[in-house]
Amino acid sequence: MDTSKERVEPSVGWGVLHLFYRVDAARAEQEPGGAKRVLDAIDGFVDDDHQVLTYAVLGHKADLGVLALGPDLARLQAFEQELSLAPIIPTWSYVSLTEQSEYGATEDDERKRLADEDELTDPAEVEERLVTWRERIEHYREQRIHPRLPMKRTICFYPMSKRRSADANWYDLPFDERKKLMAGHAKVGRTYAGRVLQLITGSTGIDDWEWGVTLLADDPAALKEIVYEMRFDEVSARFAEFGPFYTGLVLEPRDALARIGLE
Ligand code: 76R
Repeated sequence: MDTSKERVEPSVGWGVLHLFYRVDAARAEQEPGGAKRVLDAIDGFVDDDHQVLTYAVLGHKADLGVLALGPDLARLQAFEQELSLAPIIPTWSYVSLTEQSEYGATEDDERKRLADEDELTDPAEVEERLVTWRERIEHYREQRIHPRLPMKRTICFYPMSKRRSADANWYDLPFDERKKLMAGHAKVGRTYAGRVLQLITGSTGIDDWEWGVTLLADDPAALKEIVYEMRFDEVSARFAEFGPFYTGLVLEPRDALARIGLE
């Protein structure tokens, strides 16, 4: 059996690769056309669902960041392999899958909110609001599991986990309490709507941390503000542990490569 061309698709969610590279300056000088190798790899990978964002990383952790995602893990692996032919040296990577949140608001939650917060009592009015809510939620859920990456000017990526220490073990909390805490988290998050676009991808059992956090914003100050503000929110204050942070300038692939000196 030839397994080399088989698609490998998770039953739920898409694969997400965060790849980081340093330019191999000596090799790049000896072999011109290094940028073309990267661009060809991207061209070969991208289709309707498989997408790539490239960015010039700020700081010395890496030169180039590549965010690739899509339904087929085999295609993601082949892309990674193609990239390895270019004069760039891998420095770090992170593997995760897009996922639906287990704490999203249910229709009953929204019904309760309409009654408590908006003080709606007329059943026709409630129903009308629920129709709009359903449409919005459906779109939102679809975007989380099958994201379409937008171009924003800056990106920040970091992995994180929920704490499992004796006095603060997230996984010991009952579901209702976790859901309540996550609702507080989401409330902070929503105040950044339009300024920060977040993609939370799951990596429990797949990579070293439990989630990958990808934040995109035109204004880099928004990246700092949202993460800072969330540190005070109970979920982050009590339960969050963080890996390394990578920040960069999102650019068209050709421009990102020019920026890092790859011709
Ligand atoms: O599905 C949803 O988006 C509903 C609400 C929501 C959930 C369930 C939500 C909203 N998040 C959820 C889950 Mn989030 N998020 C982070 C970080 O640096 C830090 O302290 C935390 C990093 C940011 C900046 C952020 C932003 N979120 C999660 C999870 C999974 C937890 C689990 O399942 O146990 C993690 C790890 C996580 C981390 N979050 C939002 C945001 C923003 C901006 C929102 C509002 C999105 C919107 O309404 O458009």
